[in-house]
Amino acid sequence: MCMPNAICIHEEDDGILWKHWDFRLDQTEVRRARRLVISTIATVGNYEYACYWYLYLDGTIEFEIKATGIINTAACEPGKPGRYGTEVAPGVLGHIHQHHFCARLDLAVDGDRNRVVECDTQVQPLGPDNPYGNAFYTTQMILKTESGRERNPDTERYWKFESATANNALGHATAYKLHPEGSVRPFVHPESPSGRRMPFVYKQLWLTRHHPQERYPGGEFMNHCDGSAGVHQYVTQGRNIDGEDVVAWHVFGLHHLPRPEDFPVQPVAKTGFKLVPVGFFDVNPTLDIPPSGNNASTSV
Ligand SMILES: [Cu+2]
Repeated sequence: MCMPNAICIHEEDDGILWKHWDFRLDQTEVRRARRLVISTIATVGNYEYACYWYLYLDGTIEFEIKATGIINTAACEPGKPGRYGTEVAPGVLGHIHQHHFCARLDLAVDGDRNRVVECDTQVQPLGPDNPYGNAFYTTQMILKTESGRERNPDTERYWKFESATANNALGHATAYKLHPEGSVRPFVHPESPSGRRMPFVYKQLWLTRHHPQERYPGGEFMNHCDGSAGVHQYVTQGRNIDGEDVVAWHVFGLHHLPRPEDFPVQPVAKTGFKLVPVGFFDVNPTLDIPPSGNNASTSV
């Protein structure tokens, strides 16, 4: 049965939240994690996209997409799928492809006035300041105007979304960070018909100042567009985003090389991102979680 416009909300156990065994006292403290799950599933033709928001006790916010359903297939000569597909059953090939997603995040980190900082980890060269070769540090750059930014695995780049008005107990701006772990390199050529229609997929983070009519990364009518509208065009306005109502557009995806195990119905393939508090709280915010017992456990 298909239920239109349905949203599911439930809470579930998520394993260990934190734990420590003190070897001097031989005492253990452990707390279990729970998360609130808000989900909905969109069926798009042959495919399902199950969208999950997870709200964790430690303040982490996660978004996860589970791709499932029936993969796109074509007939082939048995044993000869060619280089652009995988034979998933005799005479049936699944096309090599990618899924690109963009989350429009209308940020409000401790208020509407936010600031975006790009953070890169740098290695200190071997020498007097790094005699053992194990010193590294992060550099921070405030992104003051609208732009598209790229991930950088070489520096473990992440982006910090700060409040422009609130500080934590250490005197630093309260913030959340995004590490683009679910991003993939797009392999569709930018000048191809598909590439021209989705220029936003070639950057992993777009930053704009909030405007209520700028809602879709590929423009209002993506399926019939010429590629001129969308977030890549919004940023050409060059608006200031330092201390403004910032919208972050995060692009992530799935690199899908079909397997025999994806046929005839595909187990979920997952991707997504996390927004993690970084100095948003003054201390671990889960210290007041009570311990829980398990009646089935024989350990006291
Ligand atoms: Cu796929």
